[in-house]
Parts: sequence; C-alpha cells; structure tokens
Amino acid sequence: SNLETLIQRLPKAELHLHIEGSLEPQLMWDLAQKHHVELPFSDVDAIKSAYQFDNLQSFLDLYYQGADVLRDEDDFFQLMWAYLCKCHEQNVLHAEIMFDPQTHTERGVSYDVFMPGFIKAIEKARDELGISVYLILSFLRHLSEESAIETLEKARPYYEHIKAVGLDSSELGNPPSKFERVFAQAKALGFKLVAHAGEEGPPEYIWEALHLLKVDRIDHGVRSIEDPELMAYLKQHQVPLTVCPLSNLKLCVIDQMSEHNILQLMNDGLRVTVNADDPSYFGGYLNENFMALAEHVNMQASDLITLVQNGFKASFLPEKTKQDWL
Ligand code: ES4
Ligand code: ZN
Repeated sequence: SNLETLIQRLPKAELHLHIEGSLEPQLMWDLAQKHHVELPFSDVDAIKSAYQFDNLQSFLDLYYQGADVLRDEDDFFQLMWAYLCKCHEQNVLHAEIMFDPQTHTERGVSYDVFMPGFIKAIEKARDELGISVYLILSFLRHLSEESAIETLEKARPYYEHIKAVGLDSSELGNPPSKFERVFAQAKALGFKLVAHAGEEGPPEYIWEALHLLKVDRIDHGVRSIEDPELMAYLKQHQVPLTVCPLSNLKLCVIDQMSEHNILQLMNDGLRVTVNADDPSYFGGYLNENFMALAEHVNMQASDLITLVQNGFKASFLPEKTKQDWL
C-alpha cells in the first residue's frame, strides 16, 4: 500500500528498544547449544509459541530467561549486530538503545564482556551502514537502589560510550521515587535521563519520573490520558513519550490495536514517537509498529510523517544534526 511504501522509505529514529528484547528465537537457540544452556523448549518454533503474555511480568519472566544464553563477548556482538542490520533494512538511521547491565552482572557476566561486544557492533554499523547509536544504561526497578548505584559506578570505564540512563522492569510497586538518588547522581555525571512510566503504572508514576527523577523523556506514558493536568504539563513542556504499539497489545495494556490512544495523545499536542520496545517478543520491529497503526487506527500519511519527525526531535542528537533529518 501507499502508507507501507511511505513507512519503509522514510528515514527513521528508534528511541525505545531493549537490546535483550531483540534476541530472536533462532539466535537464542544457537547460543543455548553453543554454551550448553538448557532451555525449556524442544525447538525454535516452541520458543516462538511461548510468546503469549497476560501482562508485563509474564513477559519479563521469559525475557530474563532468554537473556541467560548471552555469555561471552561475541554473543553480545552478534545480538547488537543483528539488530543494527535490521535497522539498515528498515531505514532506521539513528537508534537510542537500552541495555540492562544487571540482567548480566547478576549472572556473573561483567561489563568487560558485554560492553566490548556492543561497542564493536556499533562501530561496525557506523562505518559500514552509516547508522548512529546512543546507548542507554537501564536500571532494573525490581532490584534495590543500592544495586542501581553500584551498577552506575561499575560502568565508569564505559561512560564515554553511554548517553543516558533509564529505568525498566516491573513497574507496579516500584515507583520512580525509589530511584531518586541514583538519578541525581547520573544527572550530575552529565547523562540524559529516561524512565518507563505509565505503561502499567498510574499517572502518579509519570509525575514522579518528571519531578523526582527529572527525566528528559517518558518511556510509554500511555496512561497520561487519565490525568488532564499531566496532559497539559506534557504538552507545555513537550516532554516526549516513546510509545510502543505492538508492546502495548502483546502485554494487554490494550485489548485491540484499534483501541490505541496514540492519535489522541498526538492530537492533544504531545510529542509522541513510535518505537519497537522488544521486537523479537512482540512480533515486529519499527516498521511493523508503524504498519500496525496504519492498519488499525485512522492514520493519515501526514500523521505518520509527524510521528517519524518527532522521533528525531525527541532524540538526544545535537540540535544541528536533528535539523538535517527534519
Ligand atoms: C520492558 Cl516493555 C518493558 N517494560 C518494562 N521493562 C522492560 N524491559 C524490557 N522490556
Ligand atoms: Zn520498554
């Protein structure tokens, strides 16, 4: 269709992507074989069939189990390189990519294993594919703030490779207020700040992310719609929301794609972007997320163009580089 061609052709930015969530079943299988890791699946198709979730937690349980096959530097290189090749296929020219250090350090896999793997793939993509990448170090919010502080400190040799810090994992019961000190430390170190908020959690968590953590963007934020004052604030300050349509559907944040509120958020004047979140688990990369919207909500070509432009505007690229894409 016309919209499909438009989506494919437009140069795009991805702002909400968990690299561990881009682990495809085939690579998971191959790495399990390589390292003699036992998976509770009989074959690659059985892995795919297991991807049916009731909520965020039921997904996270599988996501952390899947990540256990990532053991050596080359595994992390392959994971990042596969994703960046996908970016190239889909005309994604800039990606701000989250990684969860604690998912690896808690299993005895250190920064000196995963960071060199990531960095080598990122440099290769920059040189061979012309893709720019920023890394976002994301804390697991179901763990303690002390663990987050230690995680930030252990990253010190790699600070020059990290643009921002973020907050992900189980939202309900783990409000942003739990991480006020570590976000203040990260801000003092010069990092940009993002946090998942208002995916499953209430608008109050979005207020906390804004006022206590002082984030530059909200990841998801779809529950903003429940709080008119919050909507006014997000509009006034043009705080970006990194919305992930297929994620919201797969995690039952919405029952049907046609019920997604993204057009409402955009028409109310918010800076909304479209993103893939965990593409291997949720059934699509960036273009598939745009296509799902084109098919199921009443999107015009002009809406798609605005959403794509918002991706660059909401990025952490220098202002003059952004202008090149707008
Ligand atoms: C995540 Cl969709 C989502 N929400 C919270 N934490 C996550 N980690 C990976 N994907
Ligand atoms: Zn996410």
